Amino acid sequence: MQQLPLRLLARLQGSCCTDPVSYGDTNINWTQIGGQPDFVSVTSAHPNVLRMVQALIGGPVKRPHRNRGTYVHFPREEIGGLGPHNDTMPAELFGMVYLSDVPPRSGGTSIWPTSPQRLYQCLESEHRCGFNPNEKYSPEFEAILDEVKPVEFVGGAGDVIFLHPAMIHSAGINSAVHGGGTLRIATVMEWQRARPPGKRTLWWTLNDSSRAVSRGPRDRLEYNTRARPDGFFAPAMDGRDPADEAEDEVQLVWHHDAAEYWPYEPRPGDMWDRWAFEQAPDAAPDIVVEESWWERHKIDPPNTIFKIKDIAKLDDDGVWQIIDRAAAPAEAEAEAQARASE
Ligand SMILES: O=C(O)CCC(=O)C(=O)O
Repeated sequence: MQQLPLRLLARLQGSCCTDPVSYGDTNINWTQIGGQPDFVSVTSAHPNVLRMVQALIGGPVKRPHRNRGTYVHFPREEIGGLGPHNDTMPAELFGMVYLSDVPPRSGGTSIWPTSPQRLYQCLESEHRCGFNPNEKYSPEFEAILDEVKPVEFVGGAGDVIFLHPAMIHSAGINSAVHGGGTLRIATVMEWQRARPPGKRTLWWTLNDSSRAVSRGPRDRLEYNTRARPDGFFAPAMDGRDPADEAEDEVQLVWHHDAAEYWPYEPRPGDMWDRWAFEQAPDAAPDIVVEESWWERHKIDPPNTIFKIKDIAKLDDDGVWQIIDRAAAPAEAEAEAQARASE
């Protein structure tokens, strides 16, 4: 944690100590910095951090190329409620590192302990194969909110929390009245194990809420709008002709490092089956450095909004199959160009 980011962050923090209630009423997510190699090296790809990742999920671990940057939360006089949710990215572990000291009631990330254990039973696969909730998911989510008291991650700059991907969490409440009166600055990070060679499917989102299987907690309509891990979009549920969707928009959440699925497989019965809980974290980390997902798939973030016809082709069954740009780049490029010139 040094060099440019922290110098800048120190300036930001300095300014916040003068008048804790006048910083504005919005948070600032500086996602671009999450792609700066120097920043990644001192956060999600720091050797000590990767060592812990390996101690938890086992190696070899993929070295992240980016994280979500800095999430800066301002102290407020008027505080709203928490926003509990699950992230749906194909991460195998996620977490936060604080870049500022975060005393109580100062915006510390809040988590709902035991939620991964309870929600795991309501998911058809591990997050690495995508977010596949079954019909028990939403009621269980609501029950957890009723029954479990959230706890705040309170800590100093440099402290890290590692979370199971099914952990319900929320940005914390940064109270200008009851907290430390400082900016809460955190970096949200994701990790995946290194992948065997083979098909890599990207975590595309189709901007079509009619595909949602059901309304999720807080009315989120996203379940079926993500690409399926084996490389296709679930068919629309309103009987439309799939060919009419050719011009519809798809996009990538580009500020995540965990953007590629593992091929679909049902989850193991025991949620810790694939975890290591290695008792000897001093073992040298086994880190695999591979090209970034955007290089592999020839994407140029943040330009990540496409038409469905540019990234997928309609198969004979009327299902949009995602073109595997990583496996057959020349063929995929030719196809994409042919489509673009139509
Ligand atoms: O900023 C935080 O504390 C939480 C961020 C969060 O909930 C998220 O990125 O999903």
